Amino acid sequence: MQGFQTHIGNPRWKINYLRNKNLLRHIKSQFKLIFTLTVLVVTMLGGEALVLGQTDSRPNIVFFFADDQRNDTLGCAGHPIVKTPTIDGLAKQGVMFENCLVSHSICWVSRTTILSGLTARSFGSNAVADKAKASAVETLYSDILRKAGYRTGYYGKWHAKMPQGYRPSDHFDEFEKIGRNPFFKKMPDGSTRHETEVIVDRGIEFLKNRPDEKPFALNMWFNASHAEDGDKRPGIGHFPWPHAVDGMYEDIQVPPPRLNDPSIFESQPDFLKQSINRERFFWRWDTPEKYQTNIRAYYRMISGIDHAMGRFLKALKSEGLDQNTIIVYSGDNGYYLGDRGFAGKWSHYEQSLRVPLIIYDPRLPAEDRGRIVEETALNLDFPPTFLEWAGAEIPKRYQGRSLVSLINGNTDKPWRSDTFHEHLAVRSRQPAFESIREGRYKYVRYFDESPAYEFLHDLENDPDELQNLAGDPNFQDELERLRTRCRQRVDELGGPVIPLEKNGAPN
Ligand SMILES: [Ca+2]
Repeated sequence: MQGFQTHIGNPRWKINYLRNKNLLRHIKSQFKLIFTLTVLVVTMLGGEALVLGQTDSRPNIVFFFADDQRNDTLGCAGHPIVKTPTIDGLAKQGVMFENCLVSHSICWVSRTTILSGLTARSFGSNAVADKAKASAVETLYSDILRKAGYRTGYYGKWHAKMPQGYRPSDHFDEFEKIGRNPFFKKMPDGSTRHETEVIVDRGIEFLKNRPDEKPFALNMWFNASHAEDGDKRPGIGHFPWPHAVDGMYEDIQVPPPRLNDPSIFESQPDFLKQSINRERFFWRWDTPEKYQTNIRAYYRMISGIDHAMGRFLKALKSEGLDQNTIIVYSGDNGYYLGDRGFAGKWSHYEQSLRVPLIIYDPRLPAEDRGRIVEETALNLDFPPTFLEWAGAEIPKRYQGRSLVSLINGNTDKPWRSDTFHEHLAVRSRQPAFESIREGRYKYVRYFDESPAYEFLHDLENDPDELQNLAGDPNFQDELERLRTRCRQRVDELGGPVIPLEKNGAPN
């Protein structure tokens, strides 16, 4: 009524003004209500998110990844000289896989395989099999972890051959490529610091700057113990080690490689005798003096990683994170330390394919610690393992299997009975091969040779692979069976790669 009376005694402009004023007041009050409700809801949700974060019991994942380190150059693997007390401690309190192999033994392919969950044949194209197609690397395992609520970090060697314009930093919350050449980085105070130390420094900063509410997945991918290819000076030139391990092994005479008999090299087909494995033998191992100086330096690089890892684990503990952080240690490919007259990786023999794999999960009960796992693991298995730990869905395209059941000691499910291996990079210096490896037999087909050159090794009776049974009439049934199996795996993983002489593509 009051409003009506007001209307009577006031001119129209004033009535309109008052109407508008009332409307404005009404809008304001409605807005205030909406705003208050929004604040309330946001506060509630915020509070809920915080509670969720605090109670998120999913483990943190730390992945230490060495470069060019074969499986046996660790104290816990029985090496008589190399000292790796930190890694040995992780193996003692965790599990060590004694048969971990890579599907393709070269830096960039092994890395792309872990990032994408796919073999080279699957992530690459037929023309350039070692470079990823865009569709294969659109979503890396780190992207899936991120979507699942993990904070992700990456520091170190990248080297994955990605499509043009690819930005690795888009796939991690924190990313810094830290390469070699030089291994020693100049610090602001003018001193130098080895890349191994710098990578761990960044890892520790990542820990300290983490938001409390999220679990994290942190990658520290070292350049050690890769040689500095551009510097052939034996020792600190070719295998530069961090200052922290100066002087280690200096008084030790390292025994020559076990497979050192010249007849082993002589028994190789010409294309392996002339391969990059032989070329680089002369860079590193061809004289006793060079061998001693280089191998001591190489061992120091490994001990340098171990030392830096110790520093990280201490920081993890002081941040109160050691009881819920899984530590993984592995390498990107095997390595010839003069064995068979070879250097480097790239070929089908065990020295080339075998890598360390140690996993420490603090949640494991005491009775499950210190185990050695015999089942064959692959680098392809790493991304599904990380995703299972995080409770994230494992993409159907992934070609490996999660190792979690093996780590936890649940071996009731049947494991794989064979693994597929291949080499499709640097083909002008190392002919391509494809291979099936079982518990007993390894079949290899170097298909860039014309005709294709085959190997058949009996790993049970000839673990050093000194005999080639491919031409032995007593093994023709096995040969035929494994040829069929290899073809089947080739077809499943993306089909045959055209032999080099036919596609004519230099690589
Ligand atoms: Ca490597």
